[in-house]
Amino acid sequence: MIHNFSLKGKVALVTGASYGIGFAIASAYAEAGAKVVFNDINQELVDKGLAAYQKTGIGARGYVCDVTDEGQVNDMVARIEKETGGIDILVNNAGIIKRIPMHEMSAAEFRQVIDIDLNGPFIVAKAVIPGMMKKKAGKIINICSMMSELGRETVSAYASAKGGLKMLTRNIASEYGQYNIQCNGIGPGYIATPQTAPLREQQADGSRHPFDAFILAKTPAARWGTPDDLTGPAIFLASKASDFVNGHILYVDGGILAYIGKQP
Ligand code: NAP
Ligand code: GCO
Repeated sequence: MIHNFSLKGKVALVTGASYGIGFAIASAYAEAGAKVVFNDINQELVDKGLAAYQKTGIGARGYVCDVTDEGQVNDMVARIEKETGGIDILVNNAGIIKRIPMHEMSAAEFRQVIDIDLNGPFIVAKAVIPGMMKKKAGKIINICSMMSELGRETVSAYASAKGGLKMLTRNIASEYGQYNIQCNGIGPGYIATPQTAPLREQQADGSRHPFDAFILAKTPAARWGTPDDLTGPAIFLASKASDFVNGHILYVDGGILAYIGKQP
């Protein structure tokens, strides 16, 4: 049974994986036997990522590619298929967040978040699916969020994008399951990465950020998650072990979605 979790010989593309959650997932995929390729938004980040993978003994390939640019994405996928082989596993990880009260957010700022966090996964999945259809096999994993289910102040664009990404995940599962392509989501809870650093900054008086204390009260595990907490679920959803799991959003949140929150 355990060999069903192996990714030996598979080609895995993880977007935005120079650091953070993408880097952790790609590193775990390499440990599980996959050939890892990744992209990021500029050469500096790709080089930073390559050095970090190298440091852990992982021979990843990196590409400069903006996931919102269809031409760049199609070129990247063609290069990967030529240089490494057909893509067996896609993780749509690249994403941004803008924390702005909705009534103060410009339409351009809203559009930018939707473009990267929702249009990007569509563009990359669309480029990869034909190769998976030919192989009659593929795994697509979209990195969703607590905000695929819940709202909060200042994240209207991000929640809209991640809610849409949940339904894009279900639709890809519905449309391509017949080709033995499984599309699922991972919904991380609050994870300690650069993206959430502003929510954890120590205050001038040395106290914890109020949001930090809030998340600890909302999480039964009473801690922030780490990118490593996501790697086991990511391997499961990329492996043979999940061949009959399709259209599922796997929340890896320490129990946030199950919990009303600790009484103050
Ligand atoms: P992160 O630290 O901000 O890393 C995101 C990566 O995506 C960065 O390398 C970023 O490059 C890259 N990226 C941004 N726009 C891109 C574009 N247009 N094309 C290609 N790459 C692009 O974020 P993270 O915390 O690791 O989160 C990764 C994913 O998990 C995101 O989708 C996020 O929404 C999701 N998520 C995070 C949490 C959390 O608590 N951290 C929880 C739930 C879901 P730059 O450095 O240039 O921005
Ligand atoms: C925020 C956080 C969250 C996390 C994550 C939770 O401002 O609320 O950034 O959105 O990034 O998406 O699952």
